[in-house]
Amino acid sequence: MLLDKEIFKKDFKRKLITMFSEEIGEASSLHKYLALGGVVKEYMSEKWMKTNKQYTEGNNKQIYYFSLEFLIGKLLESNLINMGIRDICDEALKEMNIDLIDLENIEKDAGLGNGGLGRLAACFLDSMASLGIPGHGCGIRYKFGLFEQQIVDGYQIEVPDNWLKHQNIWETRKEDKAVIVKFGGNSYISEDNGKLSVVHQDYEPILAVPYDIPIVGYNKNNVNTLRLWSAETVDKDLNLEYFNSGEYLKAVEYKYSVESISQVLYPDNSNKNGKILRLKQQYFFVSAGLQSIIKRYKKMNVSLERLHEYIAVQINDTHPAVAVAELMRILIDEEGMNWDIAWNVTTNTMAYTNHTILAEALEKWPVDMFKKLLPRIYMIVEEIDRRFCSELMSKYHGDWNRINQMSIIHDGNIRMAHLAIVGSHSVNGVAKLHTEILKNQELSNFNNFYPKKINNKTNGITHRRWLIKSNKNLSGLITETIGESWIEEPIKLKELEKYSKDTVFQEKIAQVKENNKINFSNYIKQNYNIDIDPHSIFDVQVKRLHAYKRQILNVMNIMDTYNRLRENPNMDITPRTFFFGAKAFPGYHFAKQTIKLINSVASKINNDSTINGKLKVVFLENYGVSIAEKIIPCANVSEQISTASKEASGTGNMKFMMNGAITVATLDGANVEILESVGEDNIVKFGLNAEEVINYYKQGGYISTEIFNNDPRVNRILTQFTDGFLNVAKDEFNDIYHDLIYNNDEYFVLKDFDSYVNAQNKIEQLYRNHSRWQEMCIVNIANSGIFSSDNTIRQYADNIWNVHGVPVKL
Ligand code: 26W
Repeated sequence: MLLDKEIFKKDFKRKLITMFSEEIGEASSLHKYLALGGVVKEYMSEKWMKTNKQYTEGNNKQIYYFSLEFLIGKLLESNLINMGIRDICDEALKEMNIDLIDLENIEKDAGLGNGGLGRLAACFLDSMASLGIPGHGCGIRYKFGLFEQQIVDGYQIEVPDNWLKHQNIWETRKEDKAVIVKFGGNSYISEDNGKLSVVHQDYEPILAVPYDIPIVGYNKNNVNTLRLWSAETVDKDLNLEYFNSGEYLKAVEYKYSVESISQVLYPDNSNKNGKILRLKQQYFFVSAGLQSIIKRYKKMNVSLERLHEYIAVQINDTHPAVAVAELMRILIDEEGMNWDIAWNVTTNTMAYTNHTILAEALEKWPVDMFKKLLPRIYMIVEEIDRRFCSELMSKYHGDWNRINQMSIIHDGNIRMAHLAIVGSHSVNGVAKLHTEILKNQELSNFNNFYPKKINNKTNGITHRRWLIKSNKNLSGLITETIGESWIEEPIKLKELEKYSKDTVFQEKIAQVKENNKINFSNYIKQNYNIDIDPHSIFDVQVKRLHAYKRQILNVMNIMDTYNRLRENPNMDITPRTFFFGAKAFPGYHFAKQTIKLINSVASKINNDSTINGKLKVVFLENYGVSIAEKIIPCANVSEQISTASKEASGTGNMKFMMNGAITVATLDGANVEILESVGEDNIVKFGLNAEEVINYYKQGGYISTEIFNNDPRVNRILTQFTDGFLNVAKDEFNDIYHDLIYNNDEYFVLKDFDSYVNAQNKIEQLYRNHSRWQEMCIVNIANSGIFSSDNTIRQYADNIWNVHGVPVKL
């Protein structure tokens, strides 16, 4: 977009006046930020309108990404970049004595997700818009995102994440597009003159109101939509009778109970009410989303029997899997379609992405609960299951065992993954290894029954946010070296490889990293009053806290190094700073203990002056998208150390690689593909591979106490965890100890310890060879282009959605 500086200044000043009746001199930073956002939104509005118009008039196929999570982070800067107006706005604001970065910092992160799955959804939105693909998001407008993490005395404390505290400048409430979602009541088939119809009565109607957020494509006129649904009452906000009798709380009780549906991301589902609420959330946004899709579709005047030619729905994990039954309901009950045609349309519209093989995350809903909350949907699920099982019976005859393993309803539960698989034409894993494990282990029965359904789509990350926006020094250097075509075609980063041995370029790469580290150290000093040596190796593990991700393995290596340093303070090692960032699920005790462990180790080591500042451990509070954007460009070492077979893909691994960090990796998830692309010499791998891990699970043969008894390093560290050495109560880390020793170390931490320590020593050796290290970094950056989510989205578009880009004309 071409923007005239003087026009922008005028627009900005006018916006300040219309929004707040203020001139620049009197406006607070918050008001300036809101006004700037308002102007930027205005600039994109025409494109947004034209995009919708052209998509509709062109009868173009629309993609809807259904997800309970969208971890988008901040939008102001990325919108400015994608619109191509950041530099001009920056200049203009400077001339008015306003610092753009100050304003960008005011924005709150939209943290509507837990981790990789939610961030992937956000990267995909950016890529769809930037490729001109008509692809939109559908989710929930949680009033509170994932909790804000505070660390108090080393423990995680959760406080509400009030991200909507200031006005959300990006969203537009579309009350006229609200729909009703029905819960509870009872449902039956009635017959009238030989004609069957479905009755659903005595239900509770909930109003779903959409809030639309524009998603701007990079250097494109396409502006797609992220539609987030909010739950409201249907005209029952206040009970006047209660109010007039002075019972004020009771008067609004109903309103709050309804609004709780879109109140918070992942309410605690360890109790029954929490579970019901979560199922309500899932049906709520799925039903609202599908209803609005069908409404729009019907304006096109094309038969609903061809819906799948014009609409694709991608189900992000099992959370929106109820979409299969809801689309059937709409087509049959509301549109009068017969079952077989509706089933053909539904299965060809839906596609499902699996993000995990961890049993705990494969959702199941108790039949009783499901039936009570969604009586009509339950009838449909039962019928889908009945028909599916009869197909299974005709193929596998008396093989009851197999049929039991595959049915949708089993043992009083509805297996949502099975519903998603049966109801979709495509089921994809998120990295090659993960997909192979799905095909050959977890879903082998389904792979046998539907030989072509399961396919791989390796995850990706948007290089616009994770390189251009977050690492301006590096992207500037890249453009200076190979030109700017890599921005549109990230695969062209490959051209950097020819400079990998060029010592002048190596030095420039080293300097970029050094500068990033210095800036970050200053930021940490200013904001947290922590001193960091910017010349130390920055070794970073940032991701959700989970036992399989093995933050504990990292801690054990740190403790081992510390123990060696205590014995020999003159030991010749390069100073290293270990950074951790992680949130633990509120109900996940082990994960929370691990945070306390990291902080206890940090406090022990950071306060020990005898080790001459050679080791430092920093826990980054409240890790999320914005902190990731700060730390990743500084990392020298990327910790991707999950138990092989457990990490479906990982996407942090790709972000670090793209920013020139060297990966310490198990052969897990997409690490395997990173290794393939950079070659064995440019990554440091260690540990058991997936096959070995799976064999141990199947056949046994691993006894963690053997290692505990025979490796004095392990013995010493685990003893230090529990003997008061870390200045905490002796039983503080009992559960961790218990898991590793008495529960036989489910995630092979002790088993991989020796190999991991060797890998870390290798890193130390490699880092000492300055030129060799820089060469490795360059090779990593140069080969990261295939991990751009543009590449991933092209594969979804070609192989699953059958959709092409639609360039929008102004
Ligand atoms: C059912 C409760 C629940 C909900 C969400 C359990 C677990 C989750 C996770 C937060 C799901 C998740 O983020 N999975 C991650 O998805 C990424 C994108 O595909 C992968 O790269 C990660 O390997 C996978 O752990």
